[in-house]
Amino acid sequence: GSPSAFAAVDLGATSGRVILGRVGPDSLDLTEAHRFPNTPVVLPDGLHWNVLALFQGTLDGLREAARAGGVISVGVDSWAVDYGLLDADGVLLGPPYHYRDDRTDRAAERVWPRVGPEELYRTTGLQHLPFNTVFQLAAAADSAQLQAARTLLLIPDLLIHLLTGSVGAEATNASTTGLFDARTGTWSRELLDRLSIDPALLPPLRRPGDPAGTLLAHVAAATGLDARTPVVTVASHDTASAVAAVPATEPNFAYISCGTWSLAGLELEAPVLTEASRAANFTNELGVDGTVRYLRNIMGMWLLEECRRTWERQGPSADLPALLADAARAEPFGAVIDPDDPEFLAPGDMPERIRDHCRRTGQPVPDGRGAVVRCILESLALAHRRTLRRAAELAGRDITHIHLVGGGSRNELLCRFTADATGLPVIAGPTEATALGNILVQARAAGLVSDLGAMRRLIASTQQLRRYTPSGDTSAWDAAAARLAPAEGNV
Ligand code: LFR
Repeated sequence: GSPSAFAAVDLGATSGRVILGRVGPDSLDLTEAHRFPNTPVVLPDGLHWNVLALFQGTLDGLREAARAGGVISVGVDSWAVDYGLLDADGVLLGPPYHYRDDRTDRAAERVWPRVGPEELYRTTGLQHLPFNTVFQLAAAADSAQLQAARTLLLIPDLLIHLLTGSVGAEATNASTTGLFDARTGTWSRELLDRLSIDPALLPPLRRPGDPAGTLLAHVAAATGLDARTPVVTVASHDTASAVAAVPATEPNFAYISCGTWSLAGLELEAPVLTEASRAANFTNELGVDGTVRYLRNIMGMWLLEECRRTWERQGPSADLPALLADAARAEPFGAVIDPDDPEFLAPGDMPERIRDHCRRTGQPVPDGRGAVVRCILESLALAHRRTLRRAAELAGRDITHIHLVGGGSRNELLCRFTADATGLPVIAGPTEATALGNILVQARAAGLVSDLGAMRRLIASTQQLRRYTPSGDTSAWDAAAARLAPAEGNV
């Protein structure tokens, strides 16, 4: 018969999209049904996601998907850690906070006296990021909103709730909260008790492949989809979906899921919960089929995206291909930065923060946009290199090649720099890894694909990939790496 269609709702930090995937025995075609901006909003109490606009964009996208026809099911993924709260009537208590809001600046100090960072890591295996859900809840502990809340829904689970009325917590995303036990794969009752978080706030867990309800009548009417259309639980943390879609056909691969964030690491069978791993701030987040995503967050294309937003505010629009061409012509290794410096986390004037960082570290200040972009891309390549080398060490694994997936895989300069800096071949693509992971978990639930290996082989044989062979001489990169805090073992 004709290939079956699955609708992936994929919400990213800068845009949301609904992508239709048609899956056959040897075919896999994607079409973008709808793309809509995701524009955070500042309210008096801080920075928020406009979740109602995201829901509306989702409905618009599903309507386009319905028009194309043959939709078997729907899956939803998004970024991690953020949540919406429902009151006792099941009504949404205001717009979710954005993880880049500064309310969490000092929130860890409220958690650590009760559960110290070492113990937190031994249980959750989660990297320390100031915005992990556990710290957001600590920041909100005295708020009237949290006191009125009866149910916490992570963003994809919230969207599913608005589509179906069902309530659940998808496990790969739950693993990013800081309230989830990496060893047992369940909510940590002990942590909840010690942090005085009502366990009833957290819904029962769902795993990728589980059913998540059917469309509410008014959603069916608004989209033209059949009201019996199932919503299927996918790996709802976008990074988990992207890693599921890494087109690996050989062992010993590393991956970099490169979008607003660069998530660089390895796929493991078991978490690494050692003190050395905590000190290096590696995370053990859950992947599909009980795999562990052993990785680190690197600030990623956010640096470039935020520069472009600043430049757009300042004048004529900063077209990406032109910026990248300028960067390619710019002087190599003028200045290198640590992209993970917390000063880069918040929205705001990014070029100025980068110049400031260079001034403070006694380096030449990048002169012009091309130089700033070159500095960002070289610095990201160096961060990719030290992260993957450290991951291999800590997990006791060899890496023979790197799969770079996501929007960043279209950035030839970044792919080439990453290959040259690491001395490893980079296989770039697919760009829409997250949507592909979302779609293939649905296809598997429908019985069309057998397992993770088969999903990856199907992607490898159907999607456009590009191979970057390293130059073979890493000496310039070694020298640049040594300039970055050599004392911290940054090479
Ligand atoms: C990537 C991502 C990362 C997570 C960050 C914040 O989109 O999901 O994995 O650390 O966003 O939620």
